[in-house]
Amino acid sequence: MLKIWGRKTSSNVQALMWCVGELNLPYERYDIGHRFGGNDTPEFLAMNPNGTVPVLKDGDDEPLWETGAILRYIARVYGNEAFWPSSAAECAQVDKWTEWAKVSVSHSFTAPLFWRVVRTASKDRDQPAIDNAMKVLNKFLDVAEVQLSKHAYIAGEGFTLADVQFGHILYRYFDIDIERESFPALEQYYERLKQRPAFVEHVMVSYDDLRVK
Ligand SMILES: N[C@@H](CCC(=O)N[C@@H](CS)C(=O)NCC(=O)O)C(=O)O
Repeated sequence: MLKIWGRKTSSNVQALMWCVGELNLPYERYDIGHRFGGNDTPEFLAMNPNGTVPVLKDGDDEPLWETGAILRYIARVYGNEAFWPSSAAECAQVDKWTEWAKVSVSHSFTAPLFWRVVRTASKDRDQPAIDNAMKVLNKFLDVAEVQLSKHAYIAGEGFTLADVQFGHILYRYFDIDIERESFPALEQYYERLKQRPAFVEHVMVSYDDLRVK
């Protein structure tokens, strides 16, 4: 049984829960972080000295933190060949997109855009900073658009861990109050993700709790 610490409004927790849902793994999740607190207790800090969520414990193994590491662990142990290939060369191709989705796409979206639009009072909205952040993000979405106009999924023809790392920000990207460029292949891809029950359950989660008015 997997034990997962982290509130369901955390984008990193969402990526992890979506992955767990896709692989149909049994789990218990505890609400920790943001309005729930609990991530500054000695017990929590003993599991993750950073005080961040998510944290995963699989059986009696040492706790794991860092979403990317957790996702790769789950993919390696519980994913099938298509989701996380066993050949190092094939796996590296999926991992390339997985890493890109985290360090390029998600890092260009969450703090620079999502926080500035949702987690900032509208009177404090810094529109020039938002516009600049959008330009940075769009360069990466251009890359995604080319890839998704040739392939059904971000790392190729099959659904992989890279889709979890990339797709988990798309609900917020398409939902928040910003002007979006047209990315037809990305929009179709998002429509396909919305057909996946685990995406709906774990990613399409209200972020009203996070909103600063
Ligand atoms: N690099 C870490 C970042 C983790 C992180 O910053 N998590 C956020 C939520 S997405 C957090 O713990 N925020 C504090 C809180 O929820 O109280 C990872 O990828 O897991």
